[in-house]
Amino acid sequence: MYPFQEIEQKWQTFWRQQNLYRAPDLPHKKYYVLEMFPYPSGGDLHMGHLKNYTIGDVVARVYWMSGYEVLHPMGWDAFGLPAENAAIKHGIHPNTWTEGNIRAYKEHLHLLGISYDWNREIGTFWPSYYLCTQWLFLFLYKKGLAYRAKDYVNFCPRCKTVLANEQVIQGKCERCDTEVTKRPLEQWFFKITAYADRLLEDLKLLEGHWPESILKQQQNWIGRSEGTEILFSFAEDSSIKLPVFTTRADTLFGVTFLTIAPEHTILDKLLPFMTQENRDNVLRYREEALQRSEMERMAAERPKSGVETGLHVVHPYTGERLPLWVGDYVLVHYGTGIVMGVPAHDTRDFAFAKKYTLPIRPVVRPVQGKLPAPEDMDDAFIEKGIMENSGPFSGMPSDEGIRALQKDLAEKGLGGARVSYKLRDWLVSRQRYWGAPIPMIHCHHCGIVPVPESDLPVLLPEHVQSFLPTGRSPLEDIPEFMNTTCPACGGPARRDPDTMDTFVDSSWYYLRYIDPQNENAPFDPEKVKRWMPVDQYIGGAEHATKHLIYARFINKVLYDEGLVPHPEPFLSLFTQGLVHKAFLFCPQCFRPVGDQEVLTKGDKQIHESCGTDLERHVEMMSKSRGNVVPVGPFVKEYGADVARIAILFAAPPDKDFEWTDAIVKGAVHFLDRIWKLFTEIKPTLCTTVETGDMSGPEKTLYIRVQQTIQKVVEDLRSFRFNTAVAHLMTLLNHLETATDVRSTYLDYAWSMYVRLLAPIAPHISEELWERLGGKPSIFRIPLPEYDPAFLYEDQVKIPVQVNGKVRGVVEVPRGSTQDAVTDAALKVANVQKYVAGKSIVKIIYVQDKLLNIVVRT
Ligand code: ANZ
Ligand code: ZN
Repeated sequence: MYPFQEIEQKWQTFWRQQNLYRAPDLPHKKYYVLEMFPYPSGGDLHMGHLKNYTIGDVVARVYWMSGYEVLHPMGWDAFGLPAENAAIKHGIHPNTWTEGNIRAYKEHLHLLGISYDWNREIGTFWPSYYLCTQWLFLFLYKKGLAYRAKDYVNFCPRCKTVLANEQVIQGKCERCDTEVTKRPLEQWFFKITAYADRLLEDLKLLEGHWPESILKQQQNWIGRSEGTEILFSFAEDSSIKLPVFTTRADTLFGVTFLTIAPEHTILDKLLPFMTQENRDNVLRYREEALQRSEMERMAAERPKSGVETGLHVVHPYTGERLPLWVGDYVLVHYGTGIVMGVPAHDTRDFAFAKKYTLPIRPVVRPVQGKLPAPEDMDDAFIEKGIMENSGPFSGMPSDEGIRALQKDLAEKGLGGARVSYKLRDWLVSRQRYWGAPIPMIHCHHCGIVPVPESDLPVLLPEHVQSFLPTGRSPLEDIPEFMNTTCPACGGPARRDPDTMDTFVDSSWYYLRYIDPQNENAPFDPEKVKRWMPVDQYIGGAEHATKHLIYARFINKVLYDEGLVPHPEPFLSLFTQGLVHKAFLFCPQCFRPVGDQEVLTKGDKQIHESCGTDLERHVEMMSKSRGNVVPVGPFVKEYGADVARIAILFAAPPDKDFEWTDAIVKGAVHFLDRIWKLFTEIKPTLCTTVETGDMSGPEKTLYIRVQQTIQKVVEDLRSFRFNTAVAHLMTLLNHLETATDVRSTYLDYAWSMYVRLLAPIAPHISEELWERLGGKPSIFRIPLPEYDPAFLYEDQVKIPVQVNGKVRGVVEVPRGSTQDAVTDAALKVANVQKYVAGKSIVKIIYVQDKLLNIVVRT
């Protein structure tokens, strides 16, 4: 049995003492590998988490063993609601709770022997860190990229806080699942929309290096749409203009009404023109709409609702008066928040027109066909085609008509071509305690004044009366915090009581790792230029749109200032699959059931308390399902290397897999076999063997080793860790049966084997390396290179003739095809010489014996 306890401990201590994974400040040949930093929440660190760290660790070790200086850091994304909720629940300060969790996490990560440079640890809740987050806020403010605005914002009635769009999942609060509503509030925003085009454009730089699905999600999130803006004037007061955004300007002559979003500010200007009754209806409708989530408002299956304003707009070409409606299917933030209703050509408008008996006016016909008659239509004709009844534009194909209209509208000052994005500005203020205070001061005289950089950090006060969310920040109740003096006029002023969204903390953390102890600035740009961009980022696909867009945005802002060297922060992204585990579920009680509640009857498992047959479910490991395999106890029982091999061998790392006992047994068995064979043979270090006159089993072994080197190294460099393990298992089988082999060949084979195994199972490999007689650490020894002359089992030498004269010899695997041999032959310089400039008329091939190329000038 492999004595993992002492060995793992021995090497973990050694690595720590040697500071083995310390990254230099100014590297020459750098590789930056980063796993998304964890939230130190109370739960156990389990195999699902470990998968992420193991993948990163393999990559880091592979690059250490390829001659790179590797930066592989770890830290804590620790501000935010979970700490605060735990504080409320357990009556413990978020800081205490967080510190405790970090200690537990760190202890486990140490037990796992992951190759982190702990000198670079960071915590987003450390004053030294959030000082820099505040600096970043001020920086954006100075660039005009942070602004304050009153807006309808997403509000969770349960958490009593404002949420970013990204925290609203299908209309519900991502934390507590409550329906999100809208509220008007003064808030801080980051102007990410100013970067919409570049965030989209630069996705090209990531193609092939990021998962396609993530690129697609970002593209949709940014949601670029090319269309036309068209101004309609308000009939009762032509100084008021109502702009619409449409992708189908070719349908302009088919407009029969306009619809405006209920919370649109233009609507406030129109209210005085309405009758009392209409005004009351509109205001009531607005109230109702604000209670609904955007998702619900947009849902295709939902009947479109609206109210009449009794007001009209004027068609820019025909001068016709068109009724103005208010409808909640129009989103206030998209386009202009006003849409032109074209029932004949838009499904949604068609349903709306049918419901409220509005006219339907077809103006686009199919290329081969007639304009439909409105009374015959049972749905809109949404295809593009040829414009009809469209004044001077009649007869034009849709796309041509759109271009002509855009030009004409622009000339008349009535609109023109316009690009619209779905992306919104990033709302960053939160009315909660556990976050970085917003470094702004409100002064009666001077308005909003930034805190001078020299006064940073604005410290988060330790004690607040209550963490309970109320819709206003708990900091507002602390006079010692709130009351301050204005940096501009010296008069009494008040601090901004809000804290920053935690996604601000994580939008720049990859830069702080590069210079974590810098007391004068967030980082030294010189060091950042040497280390950035991150070469390999590893994390969960659930971060496709939030964190990964924010980080790209912040990196671009810093790039424009010359503070980072590359427009993208993460060159390559790998998203790991989930670890699932089976658990028993009671369909009667509708909850997962723990082992101690289960009664076994024959082959059936029954819920003891209710007598129901239990179902076997396989789902992602999570505390709530009770199906986690915690790292701590597992590593004590089996060791870190077993955990790693189990994770790596079970499936390709980007795929989900089910954690089972069989996987663990397989991993244990594999390491035991290695240990047993190695300690029997007691090989010693040997890096080359004489290959000249090899034959028989020695040659076979040598070739197997070359093949394994080639495959394993390639697999290790391309995230095929499961097949890398499989190849090592195959070679082990061979080693177990290789008997008629001189010891130098075994020494050689083991010397290669241990180096290939090292990134996968670092502890046992370091031990075997020492036992071979190598000088630790093995992670300063390069991965082996294969000998290309011995990649194939059985090679034959084939003479190559050109027009019957021997001009060279190729060595190829026995049984090679004519094409393969010809390819190899044409690479031989002397053969090339006789073929060059001539045309090949014929090739004669006698398998494994001879190749004759017949050429003619
Ligand atoms: C008139 C029209 C006629 C439209 C027609 C479509 C077909 P994408 O591709 O997503 O950009 N629209 C514009 N702003 C909107 C808003 N704030 N809320 C809801 N819908 C809005 O879609 C643009 C189209 O979505 C626009 O083109 C507009 O409807 C609608 F035969 O205008 B269209
Ligand atoms: Zn002032």
